[in-house]
Amino acid sequence: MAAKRPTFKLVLLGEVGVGKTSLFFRLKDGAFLEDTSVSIGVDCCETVVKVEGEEVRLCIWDTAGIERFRTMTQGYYRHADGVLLVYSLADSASLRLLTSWAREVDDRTVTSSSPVLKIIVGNKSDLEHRTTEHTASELAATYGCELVLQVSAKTGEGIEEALRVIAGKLLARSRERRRSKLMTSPDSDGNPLTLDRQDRTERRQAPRCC
Ligand SMILES: Nc1nc2c(ncn2[C@@H]2O[C@H](COP(=O)(O)OP(=O)(O)O)[C@@H](O)[C@H]2O)c(=O)[nH]1
Ligand SMILES: [Mg+2]
Repeated sequence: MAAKRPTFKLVLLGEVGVGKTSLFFRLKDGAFLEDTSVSIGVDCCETVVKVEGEEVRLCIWDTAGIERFRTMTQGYYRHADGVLLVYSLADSASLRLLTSWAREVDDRTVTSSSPVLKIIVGNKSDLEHRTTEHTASELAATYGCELVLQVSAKTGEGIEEALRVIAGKLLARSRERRRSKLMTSPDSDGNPLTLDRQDRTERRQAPRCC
C-alpha cells in the first residue's frame, strides 16, 4: 500500500479585505477569483507540495467571512499546525491590526499539544507597498512568528515558494518532535517507540478537511 502523505492543517487569519479568500482560491485553484463574495460557504481545501522529494498535504481553511465579527470559534483552530497571519502590503493598518490576531492565536492555542507555527504573510505585493518589511519583522519577533513572506494572490507571485517554505518548516518540526518523543517516551510495554509505530499514530490523527 502506498505510504500516506504527512498532512498539516493551516488556517488563514487577518482583517477583512487583506485577501485571505483570494489567497485561499489561489492555493485551491491556482487562479485569481475576481469576485470573492461568491466564496461564502467554501472554507476548506487541500494542496500537495513536494518538499525534499516528499509529498506534503496541506489542508487550508478560510474564515469564510466570520472574522468580521471577531468570533472565530475554537474549532477553527483545532488541530491547526500553522496559522497564516495575513495583512495587505498596501494597507499599513492591516499590519498594525495583525497584533490582535497574533494575540488571539496565542490565547486560542495555549492548550495545543504542540505550538502552532505562526507565519506572517504580506499579500498584494503587486500593489504599491505602504508597509515596511522592518515593521513586519518586528511584529514577527514580538509574537514568535517564524516566517515572514510576501505574495500576491492576484499575480501568483511568491505563492509556490511560500507553500514550499511553509511545508518544509512544518515537516522539519514534525520530524523533530517525533525524534524527541522517541528519545523520551517508552511505549506501554516499556520499549522505546519505533518510528513506524509513531508514524502510524500521527497518520490516524491527521486532519481531513476535504
Ligand atoms: N491587487 C490585488 N488585489 C487583491 C489581492 N488579493 C486580494 N485582492 C483584492 O482585495 C479584495 C479583498 O479580497 P478578499 O480575498 O475578499 O479578502 P478577505 O476579506 O481577506 O477574504 C478583493 O477586491 C480582491 O480582489 C492581490 O494579491 N492583489
Ligand atoms: Mg474572505
